Amino acid sequence: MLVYMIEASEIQAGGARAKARCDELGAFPYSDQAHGLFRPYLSPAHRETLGRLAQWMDDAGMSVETDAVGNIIGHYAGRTPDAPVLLIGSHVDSVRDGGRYDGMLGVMLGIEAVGHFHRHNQRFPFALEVIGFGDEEGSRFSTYMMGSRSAAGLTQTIDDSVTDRDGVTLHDALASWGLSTTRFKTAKRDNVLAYVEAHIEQAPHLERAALPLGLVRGIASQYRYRVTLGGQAAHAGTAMHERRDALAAAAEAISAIEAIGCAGPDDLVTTVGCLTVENGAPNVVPGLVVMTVDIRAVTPGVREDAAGQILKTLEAISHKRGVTLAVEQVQDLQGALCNEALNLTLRDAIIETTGKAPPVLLSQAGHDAMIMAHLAPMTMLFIRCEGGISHNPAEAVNSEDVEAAHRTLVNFITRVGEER
Ligand code: HGY
Ligand code: MN
Ligand code: MN
Repeated sequence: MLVYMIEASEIQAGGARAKARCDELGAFPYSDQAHGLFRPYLSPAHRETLGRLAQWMDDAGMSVETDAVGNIIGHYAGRTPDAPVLLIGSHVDSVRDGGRYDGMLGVMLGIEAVGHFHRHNQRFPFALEVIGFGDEEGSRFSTYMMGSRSAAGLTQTIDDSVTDRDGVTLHDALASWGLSTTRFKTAKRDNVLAYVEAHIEQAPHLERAALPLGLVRGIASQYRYRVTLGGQAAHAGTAMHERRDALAAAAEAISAIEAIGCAGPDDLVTTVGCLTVENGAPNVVPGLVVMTVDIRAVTPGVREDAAGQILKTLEAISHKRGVTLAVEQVQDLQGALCNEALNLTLRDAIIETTGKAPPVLLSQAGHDAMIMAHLAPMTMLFIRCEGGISHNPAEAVNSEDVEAAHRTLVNFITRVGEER
């Protein structure tokens, strides 16, 4: 009984520490933003963060390396040198003015789980590795999931001439870290037994169910487009009927895109997240607008149907208003289903921790797990987050939930070990 109590409190400390470390990494020098968090790929904040993570991985008994794309990997050997690897991962980058737990909490929980086994001198018939992917959000370049795509060997569509907001190419950013896209294929992992990712839910279902943890069944497919509307820049004194206003066309398009999302099945979501007015000024009728369109759905065919409807609507608006239209697809991300056998094991681990069967959830948010599913069986654990708010500095989790996630991950790994 005494042994159990020591164990429980020690695991509890691990959950609290995982959360506290995410908080520590939420500010300078681990953020490139003076207030709040922005940690883009290959930035000074990314480099500082990798230094701190390397210390924590080392303390948890792991050897540490950075791979050919800047992913950090902590390795905890199995019982034999050639043992397969159970990968525990998530991403270390953030969106602009993002939250502290999106991605990073999964990395921290991986470190805590390995630290737990290290302190107990426990080895498995597989190695444990914690991987912190460098680019998941695509918040610096129009790349996305480059870290996991490289690890899974899916690098074929990466164009290193893309630029960030300051005009720096991906090629030059990589070179400044001594990296290059020609080396990406060397980041492909082999001998991977399974991939597990713990992540905040980014939706309010767990909160509404008053439960700390959920089991993910699958992750939605995504399309992302860059849409350019070209009208005619003109003086603000131009008569209303003589204008070809690109921004007014965009406004009509945004409302229509929202309406298509609202009218579709429950699992369809449509978002215009960026809008740029070229040379915008109060006294100029907007001549050129660039906007993004993001379309997601879980059910096969739903995002394709929505994309078709949106394209038709854009063409109609362009025709009616006499503005040109260019649509470029910048992302096509296939959804993924979690592995059923791993999900059963994770479900049992959640029940062991919380005493309750977890809800089975679909994720509208994208995760590295959907890429890693191309490489190995994968499973995902969701952690309740306040109000379901994410991609926002107000993102919040409570310590008890993180502790439950920590205990679940330890239980899960132990069970996978017993099953082998
Ligand atoms: O866009 C996404 O779903 C993820 O947060 N990168
Ligand atoms: Mn995110
Ligand atoms: Mn994330």
